[in-house]
Amino acid sequence: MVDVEKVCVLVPTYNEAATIQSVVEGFKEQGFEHILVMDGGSSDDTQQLAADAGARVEEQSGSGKGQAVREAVTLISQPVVLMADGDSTYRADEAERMLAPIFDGEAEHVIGDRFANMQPGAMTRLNRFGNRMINRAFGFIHGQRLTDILSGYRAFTTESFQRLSLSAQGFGIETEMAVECVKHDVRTVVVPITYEPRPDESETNLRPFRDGGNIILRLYQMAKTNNPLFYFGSIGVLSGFVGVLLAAYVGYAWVFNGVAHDVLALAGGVALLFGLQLVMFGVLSDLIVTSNQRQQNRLRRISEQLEKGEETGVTTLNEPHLETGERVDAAEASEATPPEQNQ
Ligand SMILES: Nc1nc2c(ncn2[C@@H]2O[C@H](COP(=O)(O)OP(=O)(O)OP(=O)(O)O)[C@@H](O)[C@H]2O)c(=O)[nH]1
Ligand SMILES: [Mg+2]
Repeated sequence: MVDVEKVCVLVPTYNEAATIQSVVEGFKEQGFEHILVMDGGSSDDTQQLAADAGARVEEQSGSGKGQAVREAVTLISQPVVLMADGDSTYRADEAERMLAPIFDGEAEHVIGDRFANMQPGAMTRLNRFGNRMINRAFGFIHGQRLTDILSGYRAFTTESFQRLSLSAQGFGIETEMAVECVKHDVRTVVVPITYEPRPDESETNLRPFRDGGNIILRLYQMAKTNNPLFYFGSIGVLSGFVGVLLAAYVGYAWVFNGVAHDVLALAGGVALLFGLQLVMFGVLSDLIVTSNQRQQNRLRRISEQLEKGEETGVTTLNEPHLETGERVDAAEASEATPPEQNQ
């Protein structure tokens, strides 16, 4: 059962005077009392209208949606955050659906899938195409299908948010959150939601080509620590491909025309070797990252179990034994240990 007292609704806004009042009132009607509007210094009446509707209003110290979200979470004292846009494209009556997996203990991060019930006119064809490409690229690079990683309707625990290392200033924040959730093993679920069109009188802050380009670049940059085989390997394969093309041309010219292209042959050889080296480097980095992640997740699980043990007085380390792979029950292990050694 969702406990609204434990939830803060976070609404980042920039010039959303046309809609912010109805957004805040919508969440109030659903019983939410803690509503934080994090404004980016709107030049219209957004701040005043949000405050009049009963929200706490803060102005971010930097700029961009990403910076606003990161700063806002530091100001929130509730353990759960429900994040929505201020443009009335998400429905407050679907808040319960977003929060249920967190309160049921099923997830720490919830993404609302806008494609599940996209209303006509809610997303331009270009944005829909861009979103699909980005979701595919995310699945391919980061190995998890999250359906709609750029969705602005999200619910998460503040504890899990703090585990993520986020640095995006603008619209890259959703991408970063999705990648970091995979990286830090944050239990994430996707729930279907409705996506409404922006009312005619409100204006988008999104610039599809610039913001889309930044998001794709960020996805690629984040592959460095999440999927280094792709990060280095993709450039390696490209370089190797150029090398093979050059070698084929040089070979053809020599065999059929009797012309030797020394410089091109050298360049082709270098490109091929460089490509091969990058792929090898990617394979090695992948090994290191995988084993490092496994250890980190293991350490986190152990520390969670120890923390739980401190609360309940029973410590059970349900971890596979390093060498044998057998699970060790720490309660049993400490019983078997003579008391004088157990201090
Ligand atoms: N605080 C803050 N909020 C911002 C900033 N830029 C955008 N936002 C808010 O972030 C939310 C999402 O931005 P939108 O412009 O709706 O982006 P979008 O949903 O991807 O694009 P649309 O399809 O046009 O709605 C909205 O509530 C904006 O007001 C910013 O610089 N600072
Ligand atoms: Mg929007």
